[in-house]
Amino acid sequence: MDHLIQAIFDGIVDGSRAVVTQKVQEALDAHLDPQTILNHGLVDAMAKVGQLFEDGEYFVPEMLVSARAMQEGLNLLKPHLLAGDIKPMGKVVAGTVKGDLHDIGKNLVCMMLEGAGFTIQDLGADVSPDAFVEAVRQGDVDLVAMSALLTTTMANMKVTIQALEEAGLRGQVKVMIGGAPVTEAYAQQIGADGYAPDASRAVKLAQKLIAA
Ligand code: B12
Repeated sequence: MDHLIQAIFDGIVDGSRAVVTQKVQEALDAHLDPQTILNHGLVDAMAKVGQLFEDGEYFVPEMLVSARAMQEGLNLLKPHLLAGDIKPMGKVVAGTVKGDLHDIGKNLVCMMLEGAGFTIQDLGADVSPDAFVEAVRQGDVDLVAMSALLTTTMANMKVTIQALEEAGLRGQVKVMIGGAPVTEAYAQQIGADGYAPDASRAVKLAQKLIAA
């Protein structure tokens, strides 16, 4: 692996924002592929952080500083991930479901969707079913994208879909879901229209759902 990618990876794991910003900039200046920087520098490093947490070597504060470092790196990469000339694709309302504060994956999905020409209304994290319903009611929404990273909060995806049904809005929008504990089977079980395991496949799924 390129030494710059390795330095970015280590910077995220160590939670060093300064290192991450400096090395991502250097990697961009060296014309490394932004997608490679993203996948092997940033995303792989967060997986490592999750592993360290699981092993009891990291605790919430360490996860948090790593997450901040990752976000800094993402901000720097963002303009490079957005394609040159993009045609308008449709509007997406996105959010991490109620009770869940993990927003990095959702932010990444939003960023890639934006790069593919979608208009994004990002409701943030800890988004209640009502807030999703209200956003769809405001109109013009093609797709609802929900993220959950906790086994305890993924049930709120189902609650949100039910809330859309009760509001009579479910038929107007497609719903796609994702996040580490989410699976295709779960998507089918709760009546979502689709699931994708990562941000680039989220883009393909969104395109497919909107074309359908
Ligand atoms: C960073 C982190 C945090 C940070 C979050 C900061 C932030 N702003 O997001 C902080 C420190 C706040 C945190 C807190 C907690 N966390 Co945490 N956290 C993580 C960690 C290490 C990384 C998550 C991440 O950002 N990954 C990087 C991104 C890029 O990946 P991603 O989120 O999976 O997203 C990708 C895909 O899933 C997909 N995707 C995501 N969303 C969507 C949406 C759609 C529509 C689609 C199509 C695709 C899609 O595309 C993304 C890009 O490729 C994970 C470990 C892990 N392996 O996931 C634990 C983890 C999720 N956390 C965990 C836990 C337990 C907690 C806490 C309960 C800890 C505690 N005791 O307080 C709290 C809960 C707080 C809350 N209420 O939400 C557990 C969850 C266990 C479980 N099965 O439920 C994990 C798995 C760690 C572990 N191995 O035990 N956490």
